[in-house]
Amino acid sequence: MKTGRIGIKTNVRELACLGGAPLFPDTLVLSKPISPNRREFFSRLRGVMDRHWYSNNGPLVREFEGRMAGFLGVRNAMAVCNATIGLQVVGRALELRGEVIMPAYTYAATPHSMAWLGLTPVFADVTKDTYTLDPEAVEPLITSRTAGILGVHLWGQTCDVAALEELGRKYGVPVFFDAAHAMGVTRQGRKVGGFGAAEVFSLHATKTLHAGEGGLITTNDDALADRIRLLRSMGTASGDEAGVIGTNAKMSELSAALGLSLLDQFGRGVEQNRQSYERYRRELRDVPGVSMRTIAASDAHNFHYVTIGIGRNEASLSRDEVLAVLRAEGVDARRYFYPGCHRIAPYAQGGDLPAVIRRLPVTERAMAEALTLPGGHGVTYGSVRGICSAIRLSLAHARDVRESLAMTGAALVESPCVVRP
Ligand code: T4K
Repeated sequence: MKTGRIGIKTNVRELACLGGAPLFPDTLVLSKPISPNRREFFSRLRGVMDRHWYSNNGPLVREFEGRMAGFLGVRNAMAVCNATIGLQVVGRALELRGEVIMPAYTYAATPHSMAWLGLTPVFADVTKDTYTLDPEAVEPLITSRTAGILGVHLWGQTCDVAALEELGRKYGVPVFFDAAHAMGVTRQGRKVGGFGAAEVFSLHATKTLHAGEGGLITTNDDALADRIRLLRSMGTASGDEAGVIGTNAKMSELSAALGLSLLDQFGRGVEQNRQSYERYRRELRDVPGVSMRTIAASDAHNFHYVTIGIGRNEASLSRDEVLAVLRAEGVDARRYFYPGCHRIAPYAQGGDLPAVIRRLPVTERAMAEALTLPGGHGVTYGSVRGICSAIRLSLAHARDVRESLAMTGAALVESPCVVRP
């Protein structure tokens, strides 16, 4: 891990929200995209230009899919343009109609992808240990309208796959997974990619393995894989007339060049993530009211997202106040995925929101406490120490901090501090 020249704050007056100089005058982004080895990447790009073949199941996409299937230990890996569209393609391939049970503690892409298909998201609570779909909360929501169960391996923490698959078998509904955060993660020794009917990874620029924009659908079901390949490519098998209503979810050769180059260095990226994750854990271990999940040593993880909890009843400042402190320091921390999908307009309107809120106590608590900090290779040893010193100091001097945030706090929380290039 690189060492940075970021200061540590030791006196409350040094906090930027109290007039001190910010730790990151140029802003520390949440997930700085990892760049490929230029020689390898440019050589692949030259190949694309020499072949004059940029899309439509080109050789780099095929190579990427073959290598990903091997890496994940699955029979079929299908590259797509992003995970949101990937989830839609899977929903279509499974011929879902009706309701899909899923967590509300997830990125809007999860429910949006299903709602875009005319399906109705039904939100179930998550477990407090893992923040993933709680099978006991799912079962009472299963009715004759239920078309599928969509688990999310949130922050790379795997769902209780066996219990969800058992529910799927018991009620005859397909179970599939949003694995956007779970590249390279294992559950009890088995890699994510082969669980449920299908799994969908995101290869967005902010992920450790990325293709700029991209996604990957995996399944061990060959017949389902054939349908997915057909649907992602306009419903045409051979360039002739479209046999079914498909879409264009294809990955380009340029994205595959990036994906292949970054796959070569994935292990190194994960090691950098792990180092910053562990550094955060050590720095925040004894801070009252702050919690951070311990990742089971028995499983592989990508350590990509660093999400902490600022205890509603245990910490001297609220999560939003800590966020405002960090934003003033130039840290683009996020309250992912506030306020919860059940509370965003498309899903809050028209239903019985108070009843939904009552059945999601763990999700509601997470929405008040979760704070995602910058992680991954873009975060130096020094920046982790600087961020943690600001968190520690602000919680230790809550009264001064609260007073200073009275005028500016809300504005700091409402707007991310990244200036787009
Ligand atoms: N399911 C789940 C559970 C997901 O979390 C996601 C996506 C999906 C499904 C759908 O996957 P995709 O269809 O996207 O493949 C970002 C990502 O765009 C999104 O992929 C990701 N989850 C989500 C958690 O994060 P935003 O709107 O928060 O990104 P943005 O633009 O605010 O950037 C985040 C931080 O990264 C900022 O500090 C700026 C920095 N950044 C970003 C980009 C794109 C850079 O420094 N460079 C960059 O190129 O959604």
